[in-house]
Amino acid sequence: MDLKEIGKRAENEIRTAQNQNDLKKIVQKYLGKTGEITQILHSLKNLSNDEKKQLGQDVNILKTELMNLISSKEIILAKKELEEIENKTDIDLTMPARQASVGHLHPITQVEDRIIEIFSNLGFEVAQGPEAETEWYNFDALNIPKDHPARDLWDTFWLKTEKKMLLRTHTSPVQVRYMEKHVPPIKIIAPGRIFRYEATDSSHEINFYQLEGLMIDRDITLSDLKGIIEKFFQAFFGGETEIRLRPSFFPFTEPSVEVDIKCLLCKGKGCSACSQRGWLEMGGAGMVHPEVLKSVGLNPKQWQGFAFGMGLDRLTMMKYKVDNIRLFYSGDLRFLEQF
Ligand code: FA5
Repeated sequence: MDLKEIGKRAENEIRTAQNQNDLKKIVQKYLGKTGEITQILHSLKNLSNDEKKQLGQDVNILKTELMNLISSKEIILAKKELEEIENKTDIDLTMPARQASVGHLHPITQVEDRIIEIFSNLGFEVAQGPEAETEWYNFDALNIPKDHPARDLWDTFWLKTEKKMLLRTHTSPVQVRYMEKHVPPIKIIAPGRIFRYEATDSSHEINFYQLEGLMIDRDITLSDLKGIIEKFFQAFFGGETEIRLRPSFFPFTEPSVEVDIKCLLCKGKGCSACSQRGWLEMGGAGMVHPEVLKSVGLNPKQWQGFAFGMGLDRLTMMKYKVDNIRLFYSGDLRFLEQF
């Protein structure tokens, strides 16, 4: 079969094609599965090596030429079709299209990403745990037995499952899950969504985000906790940010503290954002309780560490001076588009 003759014929047909359908048929006829050119390629196997090489090259050159011709013809035909439609209707096809609206990351996600970046620079890895959690990980393994009053503080939504399960009330279960599977030294943060059964107001939601931190090694003390937290807040809010630790109670840390930052709005003088206190509570923290270490098989005489849990929503509120947590979940674009 004469390749040149096929080429000429195909070229001619492409040039005289009247519409896209004609073009499709030409592609099928020459380049489709059983097309003339494809068949030539199949027949190469019966030729000598030299013939195969030469003919193979010629076929490929012809294929490329035809494909280029087809593309140019497609553009010419499309223009022609548009002109025809334009002549037939009174729609202005040159009018610019309506702008597609492009979304962006939610402010809490933006803050989460920034926090991960800061802690990564301090050598922390990111760990995750499930939002639907077992009673064991959310409470018992964290030294909160069944009748402990602390369970009331963390009331939640129970799931109708065979094994007693709930929507986790904090990110602290990730501490236990991680320590079960990894040997110290451990340095992790665990950001995530959590749930609580409680009344909402401008700083409380039933669904919000926390950031857990955990560091376990042989000689960790409360001053390591203070140093890391201070470094974090200064990177997040700016170099001047002051923090303070206040004594507190959590069943899974001993001693326990609340972490406050000096109010960024009034610089400690007292204003409505900090309820005139000059300081704002950002999260809980402390040295991991020996019972928690024991529950994951670690010897508290050999290993110590600190843990902290901060509210991501509250951090975002402070960063962007938002005075109502519920705005984050309202889906109101007038609010979200400001970030
Ligand atoms: C806890 O959840 C502990 N798991 C924190 C912790 C971790 C202590 C590790 C010690 C060691 P708490 O319930 O106080 O603690 O919540 C921690 C932070 O979450 C609060 O300081 C606050 O910033 C945020 N938070 C608590 N409740 C809400 C709520 N309803 N809405 C928004 N943020 C909340």
